[in-house]
Amino acid sequence: MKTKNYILILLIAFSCSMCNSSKKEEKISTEKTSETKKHEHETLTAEDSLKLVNHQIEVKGEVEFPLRLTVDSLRKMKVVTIDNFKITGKNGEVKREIKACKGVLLKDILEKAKIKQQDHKDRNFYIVARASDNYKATFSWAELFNNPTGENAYILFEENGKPVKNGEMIAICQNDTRTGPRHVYWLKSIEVYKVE
Ligand SMILES: Nc1nc2c(c(=O)[nH]1)N[C@H]1C(S)=C(S)[C@@H](COP(=O)(O)O)O[C@H]1N2
Ligand SMILES: [Mo]
Repeated sequence: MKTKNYILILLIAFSCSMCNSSKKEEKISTEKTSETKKHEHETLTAEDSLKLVNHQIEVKGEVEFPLRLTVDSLRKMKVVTIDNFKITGKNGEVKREIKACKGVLLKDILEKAKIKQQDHKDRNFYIVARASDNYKATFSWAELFNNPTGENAYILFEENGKPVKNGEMIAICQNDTRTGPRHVYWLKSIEVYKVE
């Protein structure tokens, strides 16, 4: 009789644990679908999209000289023209191609703000380009200051002779395999953080 009870309890416990694991799987699969949904771009009204536009970007964090930059202040820096810039999505598809855009190297902006470095071994910083919808892209000190990416990461303000769309300034990284992810429109700030 005792062993029978024991087996019964074991069976109940087993079926309960099966229940739980299938629930867990269910949860993961719903999370996945909501993630895919979130990735799709909702269509914003003209009014809502205007709210996301910034007239200046803030350069802040671990810098000696925090800056507020406008398109005008970028124009006074060393302006570079980038031809045939392709924005590619997560599957490599070309979302948009810009014939000619104008911008400034992100590196030049950071050199102006001057990252607070103690000595030559103090190189563990990361730089976040953040938009007003809180979309963001991250760069590392090494890729900007000790790698060809430094000559390929820009803050754009003009495309085909006109102001850029979706905000006034856009961060891009021309040598990324897929350029979509680090193409940050509605740019709001460039933030420098130190790895502690
Ligand atoms: N501010 C902001 N920038 C963003 C995004 C975003 O949601 N917000 N989406 C990114 C993604 S996932 C891609 S592929 C490219 C191109 O997106 P688009 O199709 O919205 O032009 O922009 C990137 N920049
Ligand atoms: Mo994307």
